[in-house]
Amino acid sequence: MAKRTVAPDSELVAGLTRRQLQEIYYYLALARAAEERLEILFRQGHVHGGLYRSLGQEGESVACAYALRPRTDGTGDLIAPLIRNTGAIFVMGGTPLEYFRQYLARGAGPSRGRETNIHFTDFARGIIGPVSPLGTMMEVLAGAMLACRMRGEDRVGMIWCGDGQTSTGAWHEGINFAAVQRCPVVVVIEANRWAFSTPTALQTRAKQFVDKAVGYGIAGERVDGNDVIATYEAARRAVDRARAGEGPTLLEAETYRLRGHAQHDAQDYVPADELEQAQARDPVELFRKRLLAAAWATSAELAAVHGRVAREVEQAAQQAVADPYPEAEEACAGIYTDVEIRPPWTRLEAPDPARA
Ligand SMILES: Cc1ncc(C[n+]2csc(CCOP(=O)(O)OP(=O)(O)O)c2C)c(N)n1
Ligand SMILES: [Mg+2]
Repeated sequence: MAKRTVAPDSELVAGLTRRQLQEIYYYLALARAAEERLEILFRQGHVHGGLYRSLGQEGESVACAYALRPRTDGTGDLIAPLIRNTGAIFVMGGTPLEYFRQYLARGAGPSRGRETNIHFTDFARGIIGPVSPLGTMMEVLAGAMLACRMRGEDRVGMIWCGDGQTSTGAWHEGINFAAVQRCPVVVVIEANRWAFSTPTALQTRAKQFVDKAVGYGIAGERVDGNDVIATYEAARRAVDRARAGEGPTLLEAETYRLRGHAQHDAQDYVPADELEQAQARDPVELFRKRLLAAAWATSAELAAVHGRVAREVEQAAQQAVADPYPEAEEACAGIYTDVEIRPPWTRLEAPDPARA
């Protein structure tokens, strides 16, 4: 029998079409290529602040976000990404140009040069930028999703939290609040075995992070975060539960941080054999092999994806480098709000003690 190179739609997996499977691959390749290009820009002195790679974690970031409904008009699902979620930002509609401008602190960047890396917010595309103290975004997203529900909006929020972040008081308060209020939230724990130089064994006595779901009274799933299809399926179930009003899910994605915490960290605390083993589980490479083996894509199609990614990344990088920094006067604009607030003020009346 002749070797078949194109699988019909009926043979596809996890409810995904051929086009969607290849689109997932595009986002994986885009995240990796954008960060690789950024690393060069970093060495050339163009990047302001730190550079945090998601190398080895692109799979869980892209696969989870792909289970959401991205929109560009502020009506879609929301994400609270962290430093290892370049891929998720692209899935939600962030572009390589915005990404480079942001890292290069350019005036036309999403935060207009006021903040760096992924610290930017884009409400239209449902991206809530992080504040730096870890754990606090769990509270922010819980509150945002409670607000969405109170307004009757059909929206789901997804947050990525490192294993280290789960040890903070703010994270506990946030996830507990989300659980009690049944907020439509998916909490992805990126269990990448390290929090800077602190190994998981010094982070928690729990055997696995998913066990914590029981304590919060919410659904929990644990998945191989480097298996793109399995992660997408688990994220999809979690998103469906949230949309159906069943509250949060704690989704533990087992993965590995193939680089140091940031560019300045040579990760010399990591045992060499651990790194070697993890490299053999590169999520992008695993997914590429699976696409080809299952005939969900041909090598020509994947080569075309890489060609497109290389063009987009190079064009965006060059454009961002050529772009100007913000004007100095801009530093004073937009500090509080761009919305003009005029009287009469509306204020909730304090209860009358005489009537209590
Ligand atoms: C409350 C708090 N403590 C410390 C830091 C500094 N810090 C930033 S990222 C990081 C490591 C976080 O590790 P983890 O949550 O496992 O995420 P990963 O880097 O592995 O993705 C630390 C210690 C911080 N931002 N906030
Ligand atoms: Mg970690």
